[in-house]
Amino acid sequence: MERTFSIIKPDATRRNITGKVINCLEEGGLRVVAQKRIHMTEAQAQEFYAVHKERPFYNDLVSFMTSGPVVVQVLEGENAVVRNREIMGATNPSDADAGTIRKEFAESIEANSVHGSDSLENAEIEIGFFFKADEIVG
Ligand code: IDP
Ligand code: MG
Repeated sequence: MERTFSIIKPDATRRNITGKVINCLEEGGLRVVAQKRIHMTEAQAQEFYAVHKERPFYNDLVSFMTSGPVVVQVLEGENAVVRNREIMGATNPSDADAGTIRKEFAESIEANSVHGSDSLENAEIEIGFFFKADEIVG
């Protein structure tokens, strides 16, 4: 059993499709074990995406991620990190496989509906960024 960190991004909360996104994750074999709807501050978004701060899209990404509410969540399942990335699909929706969240729902390479940790190590860091241990209930 593994845990990973997931965000339903502002493009998805704006279109009221959080349930559809969560359904894809659950149907894909993952279980939501922690969840909250928050409006990220600019400082939180800057820190969360600090790894991308030299990239040309960093400032736009921070603006996008603070443009509306998001749903932060912890997902649990077998190979949860890799499984979540499979269910999400490629970063750019035009490269994403049919049936993936990003193919079905993403608006653009930036407004691509979901975030998912890219490694077990980052999953632990990202979970700790938003959740206390007693907020995670398996
Ligand atoms: P990932 O979300 O698939 O792991 P990353 O490369 O880690 O992709 O990028 C983080 C986020 O930054 C993406 O999900 C997307 O919202 C945004 N992003 C990535 N590449 C671009 C780009 O070329 N233009 C605009 N936004 C981008
Ligand atoms: Mg990433």
